[in-house]
Amino acid sequence: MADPWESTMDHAVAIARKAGEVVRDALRGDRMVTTKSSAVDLVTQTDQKVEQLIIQSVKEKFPTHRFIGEESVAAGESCILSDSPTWIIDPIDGTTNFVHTHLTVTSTLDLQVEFGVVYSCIEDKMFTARRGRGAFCNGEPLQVSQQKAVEQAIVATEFGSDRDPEVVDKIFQSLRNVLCLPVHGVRGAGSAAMNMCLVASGCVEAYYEIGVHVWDVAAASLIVSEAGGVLMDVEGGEVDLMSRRIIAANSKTVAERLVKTIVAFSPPRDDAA
Ligand code: LIP
Repeated sequence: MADPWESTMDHAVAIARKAGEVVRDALRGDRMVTTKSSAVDLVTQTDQKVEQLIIQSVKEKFPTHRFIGEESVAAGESCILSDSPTWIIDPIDGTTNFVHTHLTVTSTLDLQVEFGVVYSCIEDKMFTARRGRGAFCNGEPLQVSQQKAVEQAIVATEFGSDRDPEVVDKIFQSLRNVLCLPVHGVRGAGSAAMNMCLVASGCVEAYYEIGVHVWDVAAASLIVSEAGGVLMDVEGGEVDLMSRRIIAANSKTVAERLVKTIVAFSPPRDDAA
């Protein structure tokens, strides 16, 4: 049977590569930085330029498709999923890394539930997944780690950009609890999508964060589940991508241990009116 999404996904991979070129070029010059929700929630002209490049290119080919893009939402567009094919875009995931010329920066494109693309442009790693057809990095199949003992796991997480002391205290309580399980180590790539691709690649056993956005995790969620991993809310049960809370793990066993360990809280939802 003809595959209706194959050419769409090929297009997504091609634009992700183009986005990567723009990001790599920008790393050689000045990055004009401004802030969004807090003094440490950074955005650059490159984030905006790459998002426009992706949206224009998709619109030309698929005029009826809709978009949820990080920078368009920051500029006031809605963040609501409908029944129409919707692209969820993070032009630069790891903007703080980008501003500081740190190694990990990705562009993420997700056509809701059909495919996900995460391009780590500095390492030239193209992570892709199609629903029901597996996850890949540069064409090689991905498989999560088989280590189910959390005491022998590496767990990835991030501190996010909320500097409210009460929120920071909860993040540190969770971090303390995770370290004291104990785990072998805690890591953070500075990009939610890349942390999740590390889970999918079997390099770390789990990633959790409260405070992420749908565009940070949508594409990588499919990559994790197609690599055999599990997605869970930080209080257990199904993950809700608009809730800004996520555990991505190699197994239900590891995810459930994290549920018991993380101090849960609920930031305002992405789709809140
Ligand atoms: C960032 C994430 C990072 C997370 C931040 C933020 P951005 O995305 O990738 O891991 O801790 O809360 O969402 O702003 O670079 O696209």
